[in-house]
Amino acid sequence: MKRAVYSLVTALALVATAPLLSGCSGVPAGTTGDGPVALAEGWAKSADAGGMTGVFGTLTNHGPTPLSITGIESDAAGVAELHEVTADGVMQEKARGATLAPGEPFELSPGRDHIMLMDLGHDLLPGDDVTFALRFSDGSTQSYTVPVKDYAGANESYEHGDGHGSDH
Ligand SMILES: [Cu+2]
Repeated sequence: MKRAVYSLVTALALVATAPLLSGCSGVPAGTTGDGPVALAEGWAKSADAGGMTGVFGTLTNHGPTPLSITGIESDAAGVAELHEVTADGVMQEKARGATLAPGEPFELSPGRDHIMLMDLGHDLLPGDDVTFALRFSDGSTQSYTVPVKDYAGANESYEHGDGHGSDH
């Protein structure tokens, strides 16, 4: 299931590990990152080295044109993907990606869409920061640093969904 799609996007994620170019645009007030897409109240769930975790918050595109997320990368993770949780509780790579319409909040939250950091290179402990970058459809890349928090809410599992994941 989804294997072909997964492999393609994994390949894209690997391609996306090229060195980052930092944006040159101004940073809107209250923005995490260095370009037009703000991440408000971003955080990552604490997790052990070798495991995986979710990154959450609210993305808002303050630019004039829609931007799609075309890749995610993080020095902390071997692989980073945009995930969704299906109606029956299965976590998987987000089938249609994400398009950020100007001014429209895009929520990343436990049990719903999230950024998944996999194959973590080290423990992410409460109080740590974790940095990742989003690559957008216009070719730009924006980096974000979010705090790591302990979180035991919702009942969703962040073990990788191979058809057995559930948030119920
Ligand atoms: Cu996930």
